[in-house]
Amino acid sequence: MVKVITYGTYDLLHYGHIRLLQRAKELGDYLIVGVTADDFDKVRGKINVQQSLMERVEAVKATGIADEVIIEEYEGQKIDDIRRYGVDIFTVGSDWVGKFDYLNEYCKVVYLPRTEGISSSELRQTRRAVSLGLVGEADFLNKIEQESRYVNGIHVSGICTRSLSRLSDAIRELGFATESYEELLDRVDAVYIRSQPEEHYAQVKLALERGKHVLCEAPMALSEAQCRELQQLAEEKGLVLMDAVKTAYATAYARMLLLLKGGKIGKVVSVDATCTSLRDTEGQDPDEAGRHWDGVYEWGTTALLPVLQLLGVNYRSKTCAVRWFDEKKEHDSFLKADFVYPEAVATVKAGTGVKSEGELVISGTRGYVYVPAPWWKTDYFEIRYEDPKDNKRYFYQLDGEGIRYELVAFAKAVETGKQSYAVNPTASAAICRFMEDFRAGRDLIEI
Ligand code: C2G
Repeated sequence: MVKVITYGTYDLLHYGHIRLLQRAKELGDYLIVGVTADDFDKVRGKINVQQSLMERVEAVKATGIADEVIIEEYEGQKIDDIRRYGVDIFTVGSDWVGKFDYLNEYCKVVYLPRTEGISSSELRQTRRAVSLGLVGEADFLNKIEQESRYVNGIHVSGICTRSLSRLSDAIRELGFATESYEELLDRVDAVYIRSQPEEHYAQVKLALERGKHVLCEAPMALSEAQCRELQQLAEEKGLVLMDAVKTAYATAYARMLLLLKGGKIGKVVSVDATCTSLRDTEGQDPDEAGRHWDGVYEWGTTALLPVLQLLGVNYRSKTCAVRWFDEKKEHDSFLKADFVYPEAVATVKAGTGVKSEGELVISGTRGYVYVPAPWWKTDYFEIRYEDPKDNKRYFYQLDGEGIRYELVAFAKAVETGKQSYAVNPTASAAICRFMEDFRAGRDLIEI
C-alpha cells in the first residue's frame, strides 16, 4: 500500500484544493491530509485565515478524498509524520517547489502543478473588503498603512490629516487625502483614529452617527460617561467600536491572560506594568511636539490594560504621582499610579520623559509571571515558581509589533458583526475614567 501525505490550511475550501487532493490521492492508495492548526498558521504569518480549524477539517473530510485527516501543529512535524505513518510520498502544490526537498531524505517528494486563478486570499478579499480611512497626524499612521497590507479584506483608501507632508509616500499615494473629516466619512466604511485624544469623542461619535465602524486608539474619550455613550451608540447602530491597544491583540498577551484566569499562579495579588520611551522634545516646534501624544495617553492606556483586565475596574483607591515636562504643566513626562483593590494592588509607570525597564510582573499566591521589556510587544513570557524546575516559558510569534493582528480582529468583527473583546467595554470605560481623573487632577500628586 502506497501511503501519500499532503498538508494545507484549506481555508474556504475551493476547487484548487480539491484538484490537489484528487491528484495527491492518485499518487498512491492511502491519502493522509494534514490540516494546519490556527497557531501554526499564525507562526508562519498566515494571519487572515477565516475559518476555524474544525470547519477546515470538516471541509476536507467532506470531499471524501482523504483516508485520514491529521492536524499540523508545529514546524518540522512533517518529518515526524512521515516516520510515524510510514509515508512513501509527500506532495504539495508547485507554489512550494524546492521548499520541501529536504524531505527527500525520508520519502519521495512530488510537487503538483498549482491550479491558477483561485486562492483563499482572493476569496477572502472578495468577501469582505472594508475600506478604511485613517484619521490623525501621527507618524504612527504610516505603520497602520504598512501593516494593513498584510491583512486580507481591509484596504486603506484615504486619510484625514492636517499634516500630509509629514506622512509616508504610500499614504500620500493613497489617492485621497483631506482635512475634512466629513469628506473622509463619505468615502469609507470604517475609520482608524489616531488623532489627539481630545478629538476622539467627537470623531468617534460622528463616525458612528454616519454608520461607520471605528477602531480608535485608546482612550476613545476623556470621560467615562462619553465612552459609555459611544458604546451605547455603536450597539444601537450595530456597528463595530474597538479600542486600538495593539498589545491586547498579541497572541502571547491573550494567552497569558487565559493562563492567569485559569489560576496558573494562584490568586493574582499584584500587577506591576511599566511603559516608557524617551522622546526628545527639546527645541521641537510646538506643532511638531503637538503631534506627539503625552505619556499618560501614549503609554498609560497600555500599562493600565493588564491591571484592569486581571484585577477589574473596581479599585478601592488610587494615587497618581506626576512629573510635568515644564512649569506650564501641560504635558506629563512621567507618572506612577498606585491602585489598591479589595484583595490586590497594582502599579502603573508610564512616561515619555523618563526611561525605565519596560517589564511586566504579575505576582500570585503560587507563582509569578515575568514579561521582559518591551512587554507591550508581547511574544514571550515566563511563569516562575518557588521551585525553578516548575518554571515555564511561552513564545508566540509577533510580527509587525502586533498591529496587523489588531486590523485582522477589526476586519473579522466588521465581517461577522461580532464585537472583538480583546479590550472589553468595561476596561475601555475604565481607561477613560482614569484619563478623566488625571485631567481633573483627582488623586494626583505632583513631583
Ligand atoms: N493549492 C493549489 N491550487 C490553488 C491553491 C492551493 O494547488 N489554487 C494547493 C497548495 O499548493 C497546497 C494545498 O492546495 O498544496 C493547500 O493550500 P493552502 O491551504 O494554501 O495551504 P498552504 O499554506 O499552501 O500549506 O504546511 C502547510 C503546507 O506546507 C502547505
